[in-house]
Amino acid sequence: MKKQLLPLLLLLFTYCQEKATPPNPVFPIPDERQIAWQELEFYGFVHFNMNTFSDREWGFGDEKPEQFNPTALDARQWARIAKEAGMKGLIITAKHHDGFCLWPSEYTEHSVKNSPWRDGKGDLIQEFADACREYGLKVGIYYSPWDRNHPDYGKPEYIIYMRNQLTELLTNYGEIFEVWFDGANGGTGWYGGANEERKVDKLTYYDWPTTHQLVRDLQPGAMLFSDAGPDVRWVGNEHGFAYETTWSNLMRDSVYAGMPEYSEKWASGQENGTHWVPAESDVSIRPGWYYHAYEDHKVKSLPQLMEIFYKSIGRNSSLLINFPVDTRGLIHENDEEAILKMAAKIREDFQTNLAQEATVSASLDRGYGYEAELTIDGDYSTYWTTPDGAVEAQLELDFGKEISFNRLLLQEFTPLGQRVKAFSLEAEKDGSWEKITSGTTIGYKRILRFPDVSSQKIRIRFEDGKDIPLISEVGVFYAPKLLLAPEIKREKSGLVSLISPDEGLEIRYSLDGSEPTQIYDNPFQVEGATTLQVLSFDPISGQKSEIFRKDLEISKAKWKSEGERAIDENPATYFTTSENELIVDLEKKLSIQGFSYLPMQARYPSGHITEYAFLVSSDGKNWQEVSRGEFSNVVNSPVKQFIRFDPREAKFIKLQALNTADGNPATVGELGVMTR
Ligand code: FUL
Repeated sequence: MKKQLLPLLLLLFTYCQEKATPPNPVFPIPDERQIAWQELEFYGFVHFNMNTFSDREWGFGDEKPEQFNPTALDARQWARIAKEAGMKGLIITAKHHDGFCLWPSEYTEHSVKNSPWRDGKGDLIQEFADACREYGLKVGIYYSPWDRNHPDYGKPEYIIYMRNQLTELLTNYGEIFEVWFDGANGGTGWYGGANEERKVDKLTYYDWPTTHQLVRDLQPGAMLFSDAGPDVRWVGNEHGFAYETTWSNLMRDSVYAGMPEYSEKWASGQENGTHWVPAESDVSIRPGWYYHAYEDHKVKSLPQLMEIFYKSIGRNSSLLINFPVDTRGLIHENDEEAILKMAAKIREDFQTNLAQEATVSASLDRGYGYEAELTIDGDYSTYWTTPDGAVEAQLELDFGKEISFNRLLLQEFTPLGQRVKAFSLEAEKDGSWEKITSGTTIGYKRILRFPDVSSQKIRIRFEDGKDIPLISEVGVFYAPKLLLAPEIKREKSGLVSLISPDEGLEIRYSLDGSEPTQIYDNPFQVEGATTLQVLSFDPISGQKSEIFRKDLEISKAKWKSEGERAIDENPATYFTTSENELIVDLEKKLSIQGFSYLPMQARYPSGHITEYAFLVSSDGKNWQEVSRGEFSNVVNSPVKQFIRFDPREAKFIKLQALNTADGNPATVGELGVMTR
């Protein structure tokens, strides 16, 4: 009888026990829509509009609706990819700076209704919203306040136009989760044929409070984005990186969209910020926001995308990755491959939360309902905290046996405000505590990366804060190494460096075509032409990356030319020719069998050579032409071009541009020769 009663009594006791007094909020705190939004973490941008067809980043406003003509548009393809990538929503450029509207707006002729697409009967916002909802994604709208097409831009009438259009967008397409107001605005434009510069006072012209109220009335759940919020703020750069210290608090009243000093002064938030305006990191998967075929080879690599993930979501910010949808109306295959690789790697890195198998204890807790165990229950709404005044405290996790890990994830319970200012991670080694790493702010989510650690016990010390720490979740993970081949960099001097794709990997190489076995520790010199083979090796798992092979040409150390930037081995620099030719003194006579031409790689290309002649000389005076031809697809695909010919002796080489793609003076990113 007794035996049966005991568990029941215990249960009753637990049930009747009163939760300790809840902690006081630390202001500012998020409102309900911000709390719901922060859980989305990851969503996508779609830049698809007139610029896709004019091959521009910012259209002037004089484009014709007839230019908008996707051949195979499929918004369901976008939604499928976003969903598979783990995104929770998509935001589309309903109207960009050039003013063209993706929906048949009643208030302008400059829209899809006058385009050949779907015979002028299409409504892309509708197709987009339907596709998103089919895939369970939230729907967001980007609307550019700046309009280089509209005749009234700059006058009070335009604000009425803008509000009429917002009313259409926010009434006809169901629930909208975010309305994105771009800070870029005011400048030259077509403006209905005026062709002039129109400056506006960014602080007052748009009368933002009234426009915001309109959005609130029509879409109470929508987050309002701009540099200054009011609900979510720009992270201050387009690299997708938040800051080591990132507050969700912002001195909101000191900030307005498009202010010049925003990025340096305000973008990271302020400890004593007056309003809750968390950061959103926006970045394109390619250099441009819009599709340009010439960027097909510049889709961000997996290491780059993971860096973005850890520096945005891992630093108290949401992440908005952009797809520049192509002229077919589809996300390009290269972009799909890249985002899905990223999604797979995120899943791999966070597959098993080792903390959930640990015993967790705290140096002190607030009492019933706020115990340490709540940090590993997988429930964000419950949290551990300490008695009032106890800002410094620590959590200890005992894994029961020695384990390896390299990631620490922490989440503050932000509905009661962001607090933590300093914390550190320690691991127990031979009976004493060793510091592994430390951080400043946490916020909704903070992830620290560090080299592999093996230990049975860890301690997370909360060292400083605006008030007592409220910790919802703790995660400890072992992220497998990014087992990709190292990146190869060569300097003009011939010095070669190998860059590891991840921490803790061993890099191996060979210079004679054999299996790479030599361990890389320092940059090494390569003078002659040779084949470099490299791989990465994970000493813990014993696994190797694939071997990457690169043919290194003779070093350019002693080469001379007035176009130094075309022979500096730096692909990011380029030389602009004055006479459409580039002469290089190779310093000694070489037997060459070809040359390579890397078109300039800058964001806005100019002077790509489409037809060339290549000449050699032994004295720099008498030239002999050895090759002539075209670089066929160099505009759309500005990758390195290789031209081979029968061996020739040369001390001087000359690349002549017989034609350039845009008629501008020829540019050269890098010129090389092949001696093998
Ligand atoms: C910027 C715009 O000017 C770009 O074209 C792009 O839309 C980006 C997301 O925001 O301010």
